Formats: sequence, C-alpha cells, structure tokens
Amino acid sequence: MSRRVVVDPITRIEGHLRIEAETDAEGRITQASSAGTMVRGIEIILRGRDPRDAWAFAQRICGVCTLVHGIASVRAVEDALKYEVPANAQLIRNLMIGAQYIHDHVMHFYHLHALDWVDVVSALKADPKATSQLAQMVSPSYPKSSPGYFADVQKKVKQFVEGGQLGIFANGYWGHPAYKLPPEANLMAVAHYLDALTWQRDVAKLHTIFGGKNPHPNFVVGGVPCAISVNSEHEGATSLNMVGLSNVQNIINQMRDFVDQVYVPDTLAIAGFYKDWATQGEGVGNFLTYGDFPAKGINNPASNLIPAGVILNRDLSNIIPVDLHAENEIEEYVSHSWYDYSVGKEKGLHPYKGETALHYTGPKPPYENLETEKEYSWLKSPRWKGKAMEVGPLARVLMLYASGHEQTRELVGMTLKKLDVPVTALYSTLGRTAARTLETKILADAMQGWYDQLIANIKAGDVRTFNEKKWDPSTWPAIAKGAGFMEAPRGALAHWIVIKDGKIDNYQAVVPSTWNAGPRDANGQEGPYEAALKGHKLHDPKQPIEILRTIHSFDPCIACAVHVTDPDGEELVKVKIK
Ligand code: NFE
Ligand code: MG
Repeated sequence: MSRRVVVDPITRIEGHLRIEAETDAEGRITQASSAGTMVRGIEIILRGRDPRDAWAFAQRICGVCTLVHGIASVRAVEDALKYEVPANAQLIRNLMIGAQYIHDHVMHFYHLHALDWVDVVSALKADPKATSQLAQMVSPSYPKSSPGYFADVQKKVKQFVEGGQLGIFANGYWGHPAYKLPPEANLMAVAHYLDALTWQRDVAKLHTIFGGKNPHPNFVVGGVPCAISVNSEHEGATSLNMVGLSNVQNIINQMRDFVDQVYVPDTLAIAGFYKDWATQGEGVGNFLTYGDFPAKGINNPASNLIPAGVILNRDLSNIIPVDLHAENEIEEYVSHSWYDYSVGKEKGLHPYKGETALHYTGPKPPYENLETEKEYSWLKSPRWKGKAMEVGPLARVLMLYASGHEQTRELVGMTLKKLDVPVTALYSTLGRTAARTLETKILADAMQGWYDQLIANIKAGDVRTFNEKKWDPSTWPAIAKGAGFMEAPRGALAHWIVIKDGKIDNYQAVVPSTWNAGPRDANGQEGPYEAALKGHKLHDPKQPIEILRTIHSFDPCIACAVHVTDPDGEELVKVKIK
C-alpha cells in the first residue's frame, strides 16, 4: 500500500518547510513535494524607496545569513550605477562574508544537523575515560579532551534528562536504530555542540568590528561604513584602529583553530559511521555557482576565489560558463506556486521583469494534504536555461574541484581516502555535508590572506574605505538597472534592481534556498530537495529521520526563500483570501 508521509514543520531550520512524501509498500519514497508555507514580500516593501537604503531593508529578509542580502543589495545598486568600490572595502567585505560562512556552517553542523546523526541519550552511557581517548585520537590538538571534561558534560546532560527536560535536546528520535555512533562518539559530539555555542558568540564579534553590530551589520553603497584610523588608540574609538584590527586577527585565529581542531575532524569521524549515506540523497545533478570573494573587485570575476559556472549531469570534466547579466538564462516559474504572473502561469520571468502577486489556492488550514499536483508552495521555481540547479557548498566545492583549485583537490582527496569512498560519494547527503565542512576550512584559511592584504594596504598609506563619487543621486542616469551576485552560505544569491528617477522601480531577490527547495516546474522537473528525497527508505514513517538527514544536508532557510514571515497559520489564510 502506498501512503503519504507529511513532515510539517521540518525543525532545526530557519522558516516553515513542509515535506509531503509518497511511499510505496516497502516504505520507499517514490515522489516528494517540498512546500514553503510562509510569505513576506520584502520586494514589495522596497518599491519607491531610495536605492541607497535598500540594503537595510533587504538584509531583514533573514536573521540567519544576516549580512548576505545587504551585500547582494549594495552590489546590485553599484552594478546599476557603475559605482567603483575601493580595494580595502572589497577586502573588508570578503572578511565579513567569510566570517558569516564560518559562523553559519559551524552552527549548522553542530546545532542544526548533528542531532540527525548524534544520539544525545546514548551519550549518557559513555565512559568519560574512553571518550577522552577517542577525542585525543580524533582531534589531538584540541585541548578540551580530559576524562573530567567529558564527565562534566555527561553530568549536565544527565540532569536535563532526569529532570524530564532535555531543553535544547528535546524532540529528537533518540534510540532510533538509524543512529550508529557508539556512546563515546555521541558524548564527544555533544560536548563539541556545547563548545560551539560559546565559540560562535565570540567569533560573531568580527561583524561588530567592521559593521557596528551583529546580526545585520551596517553597509554602504560605494564601500564599507567603517573608517580606518590607525592613529586613534583607545578601544572605544569609532573608527577602526590597531586595537580593532588585532581583535580581528584574534578572531581569525579562533576560527581557524576550531575549524581545524574540531569541525573538520568531527565531520570525518562521524561520517565514517554513516557511509551508507554516501550513496543516497543525490539531488538533480546540476550545479550552479555565481562566484565570489574577488581579490581585485567584483567586476574582475577572474580574481574570484570561487569561480562562477554550471556543471550539468554531474559531469565534472565540463564547466559551462554562465552569463550572469544575460536576461534569458535565469528565470523564475510559478506553475506550482501560489503566485500569479501577468504572462500566465506556464511562462518564466527574468528577475528584472519579476512579479510578486500572491494568490493562495491551497486548502484551508488545518488540512491533511496539499494538492501537490496543483500549486503547493510559496517558493517560486528558479531555473537556469530551463534546468533545475543545486546551489550551495556542494556546488561550490565541485566547481573548485573541477576547476583545479589545489587546496580543494587536496581536501577532497584526503576526505575520500579517509572515508574510503569514490568521488561519486560527493553527490550524496554525506557529500553535501562534508562539502560544507571543507569549504569552511578553505575560507577560514583565506581569511588570513585578506587580512594580511588589508594590513599591507594600510601600512602603505591606503586607508580608503568609501568612494563618494556617485553618492549624490543627481549624478545618476534617469533609468538604471543592475544585479548584485554573491555566494551566500546556502548558495548562489542575487538581487536585481531597476532604478527610475532616483527611486527603486522594481526589486527581486532570487535566493539559494529557493533554488534548492522550490517546487516542480511546468515541465514537472523537481527541485533539488524533491529529487534528493526520492528513493529513501523510511524505517518508521512516524519517525522519518531519513527525510531530516537529507533535507538538513541542504541547510534550508525558508525565510530567505520566500522573503516572508508568518506568525501562524491563521495569518496565512488572510493573506490568501485578500
Ligand atoms: Ni536565510 Fe540565506 C543563505 C540567503 S538562504 S539563510 O545562506 O540568501 O537561502
Ligand atoms: Mg524573490
């Protein structure tokens, strides 16, 4: 008998995501539907505003990837106005984006994804001494590895459990046979979960040094808003001085230490117990990157650390160039989404011509099932030349690997060898999660290079962080349009802006989680989440941990994906009826 398994909401993500999966008599998923069940319309709010203010609004699309929409927004305006950004501002942006990745990826691994693989309750059975031995073998350079340390962590967790309050560890499928780690590995991972909480609080400070605050640091069209003044000495100075810069160096050290000593070794150690996940969870097999981290400015894509390109059908021997400014390559479809297009629901629209007309046609909540053969999501379906594409860490690592980036080839080679899996394992749920770890290592190392360059510029007397030339709207053309591209932690992100008489005439954001979590298109092509879930065998439909593992491997953010918020189901109904 076939049945439909519904997971709603998917927890340990940002935003509201619902998965409906059809299973066959053996419990194997034959078709999956990915539905975003919230909506906000930031793009509508932006119309008529000053383009120089857009970043501050756009950044509020999300509180997780807190700065990326700010960057995409200032880049879109700068592209429209042909506005040059000084070299120091470019380096500071790289450092801020890099810090966002490192913070976000570590948090995702420990706080959002780990509990799919780590059984907290089993950690109670661990022997602290044996855990200490294991930890010293897995991460020999990490100082927190004594038997006493692990005994303390275990005591803390025991108190949670005995008090009937698992707190942050509530609602896991503890004891599920899909958990494969021995108790000692579980205890080690739980300890690092807690360490990562403290670490992330410290490293988030990099954003406050350059951008005044976190989340949602400040940006400015034409540069970055922090002035550099090496001669101001006290800690509270508003401009960036040597105290602030040496704090940045300390934070970079802290980032690299945790990534090298804890995150990378933990990923490899845990993955070793889950090699059956190296052959499932493949997505659509097409990968897209926009490229980012320019050494010589965003208008010199050859200087990007991560190149732009497309890989089709998992063919790593052929990187297909993308023309990011072409108006016929990227389009969004709404055939299965709760939107109307003036050109009809079967046609795609380039973001410059993008429309955001909400039209809910789904069932009235509370409902059992969505009508997945009709409209079923607030996400649109972005397509590149009509094809569904996966974006994100896996796409980037594949692009770096395929283009011969030396460090990536070494890291991927080391990982495959250590796990004793073939290169095709990269496409799986396990590969997607490992790719996120590997790119964190690549970026943590790159941070040092950007920092050194910034210091070298300052020492040579260049302290410029802002270009005032085109700040005044009287210098702008009557009509201008531009696009801001970047690689956000979850993948390729772009904002498109049309400026008319100094005001925003149209604004569209196409976001990584929209690429990955979007519904089927008019041709029935699945989005990456949907394709990746196909073939998973559910051990127990009431505890669908298999669905969580693969969906979490993409690190969903539905707030980004629909640029929307929805406090509860009732509100959503109102949106629909209007
Ligand atoms: Ni809200 Fe975001 C990232 C963006 S996701 S987390 O990374 O853009 O789709
Ligand atoms: Mg959009």
